[in-house]
Amino acid sequence: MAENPASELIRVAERLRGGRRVVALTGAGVSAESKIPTFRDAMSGLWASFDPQRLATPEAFEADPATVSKWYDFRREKCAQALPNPGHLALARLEGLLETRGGRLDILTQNVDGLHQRAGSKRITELHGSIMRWRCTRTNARADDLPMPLPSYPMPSPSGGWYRPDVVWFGEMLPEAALAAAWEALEGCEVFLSIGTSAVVYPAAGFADEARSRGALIVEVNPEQTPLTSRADVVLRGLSGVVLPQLVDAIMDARMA
Ligand code: BJW
Repeated sequence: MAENPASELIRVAERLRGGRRVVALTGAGVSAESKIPTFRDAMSGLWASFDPQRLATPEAFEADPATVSKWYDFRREKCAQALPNPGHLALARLEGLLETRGGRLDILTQNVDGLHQRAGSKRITELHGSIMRWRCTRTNARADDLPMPLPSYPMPSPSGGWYRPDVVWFGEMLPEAALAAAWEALEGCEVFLSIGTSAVVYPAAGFADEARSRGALIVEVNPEQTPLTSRADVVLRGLSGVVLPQLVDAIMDARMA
C-alpha cells in the first residue's frame, strides 16, 4: 500500500488544528484491526455460508429468530473480547486535543461494538444501536445484562415477547435521538472525517454531502476506494490504525513548531 504524501497529512492536520467543530463518521473498518470482521467480510467457520446483509433484517428475524439470535450472540461475544486499536485511541486523543482548544469532536458511528467508548471517546452517537444490548419485541424494554451466551435461541422476554438485538436493521428507522444528534453535529461541521466505511448505507452515507454543503473539508480514511472517494477533498489511503495516529501526531508536531 502506497504511503500518503506528507503534504496531504499536514493539510488535514492544519485544518484540524484550526478547526473547532470536527465530525468523524466511523464504520466497520475502524474495528477491523481489533479483529472484528467488517460487515461485508465473509463470516468465517460456522457462519461462512450466511450473508450478513440478509441476516440484518427484521424479515430474517421473523422467519428464523433462532439463527439470527445465534449469529448476533456469536458476534456479541467477539465484540466483548475485542480491544480498542490505535485508530480508536487516536480518535480519543483527537477529542482531548480539540477540547483543550475549545473545540469538539463528534463521533457518529455506524458500529455496534462499543469500542469507541472503551477507547475513552465521549461524544459518541451510535447510529445503528449496540450489539451488547437486547430489546423486547413486545415492550421495547432494553436489557444489557443478559447472560453470554444466551441460554436459548431465541430468548423469551419476561413480558411474553422475544429478545432481539438492539441494533438497526435494513428498512428500520434510526433512533430519533441519534439522528437529531447527528444533524446537530453536522450543522457546524468544519472538518468531516469518513473513516473505515464503505459509504453505501444511508442515511449515514449522505452525511458527507450534508457537511460539504456547510463548507466542511471532506476527508476519507480508507485503504480502498468507495463511492465517496471522488467527492472527498483529501483521501488518506491506509488502515485507520496507522493513518489516524499519524494524523494526531502531525497535529501535535504542528503545535510544537
Ligand atoms: C478499513 C479497514 C481499516 C477495512 N481501516 N478502513 C437512500 C438510498 C438508497 C437506499 C436507502 C436510502 N435510505 C435508506 C435506504 C435503505 C437502506 C440503505 O441504505 N440501503 C443501502 C444498502 C442502499 N438504509 C436503511 O434501511 C436504514 N434505515 C433507514 O434509512 O430508514 C428509513 C428508510 C427505510 C427504508 C427505505 C427508505 C428509508 C437503516 C440502515 C441500518 C444498517 N444496519 C447495519 C446492521 C447493523 C447491525 C449489525 O451490525 O448487524 O449496519 S447494515 C451494516 O452496514 C451495518 C453497518 O453499520 C453499515 C455500514 O457498513 P460499514 O460500516 O460501511 O462497513 P462495510 O463492511 O460496508 O465497509 C467497511 C469499510 O472499511 C470498507 O470500505 C473497507 O475498505 C474499510 N476498511 N479495513 C480503515 N483497517
